[in-house]
Amino acid sequence: TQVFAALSVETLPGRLGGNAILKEKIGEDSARWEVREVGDGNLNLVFIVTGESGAAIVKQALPYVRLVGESWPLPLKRSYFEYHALARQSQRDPGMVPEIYCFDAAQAIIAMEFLTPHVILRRALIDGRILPKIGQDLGLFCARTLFRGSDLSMITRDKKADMALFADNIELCDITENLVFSDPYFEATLNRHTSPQLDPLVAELRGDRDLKVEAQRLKHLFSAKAETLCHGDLHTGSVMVTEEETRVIDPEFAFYGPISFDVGMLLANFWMSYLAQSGHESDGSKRDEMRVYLLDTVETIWETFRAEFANLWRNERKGILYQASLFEDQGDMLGAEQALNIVLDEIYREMLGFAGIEMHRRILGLAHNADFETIADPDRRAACEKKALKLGRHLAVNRHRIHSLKDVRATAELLEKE
Ligand code: SR1
Ligand code: MG
Repeated sequence: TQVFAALSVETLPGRLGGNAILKEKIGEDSARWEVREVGDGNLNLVFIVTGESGAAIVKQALPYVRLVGESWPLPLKRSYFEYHALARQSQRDPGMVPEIYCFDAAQAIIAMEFLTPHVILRRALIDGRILPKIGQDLGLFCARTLFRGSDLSMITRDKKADMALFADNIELCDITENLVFSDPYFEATLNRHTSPQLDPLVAELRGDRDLKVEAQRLKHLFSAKAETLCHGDLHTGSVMVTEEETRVIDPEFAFYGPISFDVGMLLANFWMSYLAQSGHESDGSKRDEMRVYLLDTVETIWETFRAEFANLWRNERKGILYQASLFEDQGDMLGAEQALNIVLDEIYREMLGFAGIEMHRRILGLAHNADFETIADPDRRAACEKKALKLGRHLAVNRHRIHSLKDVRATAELLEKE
């Protein structure tokens, strides 16, 4: 095995230029490849490599957290989990993840399809762009990947083998366990909130026993409810879009967890985008329309998820759970429907909780999001962040009393008017 060495713009053509697949995708003569480093995420190097035949993305994990530096080591094996998660997602919802060209475990390199003219969804939403397909595409992606990775669908031997494979993604789960579920609720070293205007509300949240108990109940679900293969970091920065296409990227946080986790994290990011819109109004774009679109998209994602999950439940329920031999095969057509409603209701309640916690950590923890970070005026930004913190608390603590997403919509709209 070769010793790991980080790629650079200068060394990449020489190091990967002998790879037959990359020569075919990019160009035979690697000396003529053009390389740009474009990684703006928290963890990895990302290069766009173009040549006379085409282009590719080359992603390489570093042995540390890029956002923090070498003082925070992070294993290269996350790239192995990303590769395996992409392979499974592409089977479970074909066409929704980038095509993989090759994988080098020792160098933690995945070469994959260069998506163009796609842009990161978060950026598009900050720019006020309406993307008509994302609600449907993301709802289907969640239902298909989460249902098909679970004991509802898989042969249990295969599911247990996959649980064992992904169980070793310990360090990335540890990031989520700390950064998402615990750090925001006490004065952890890595925390930062940019707006001092938030101090009184932050103190209130950190003293809120009900909220802290709910955050820990949700962490308990995250760590113990190994239902399905989750993407693990499904926010709007992990989605690339055009008007016509939606692709999901970056599943290096993949783990076996609750079905509700990805859906909750995703919806939280739409609610944050909604509450950040007033901070971006100065560019003259139509933010009222955008706000309605964002809340509609939340509902479309959830309704599409529910409908597709129900469809898969009725037509692909081949696993060890809620077997047809107990219900349909005995002429009981209602039993499986009753169970489906209970399962969906549980996913819904958990999803609201995960969404609330995700909203808190993006404002109070280490990893912030550009929706708020790019609001130039500090008072406007603080006002947006406060609303998101309040909505997050409401979702996490009151999730058993919030009966539909229409109720969440009404609360979000009230907060927006504050
Ligand atoms: C130290 S990693 C911080 C965050 O970046 C990733 O994208 C995940 O969201 C993680 O929580
Ligand atoms: Mg990422």
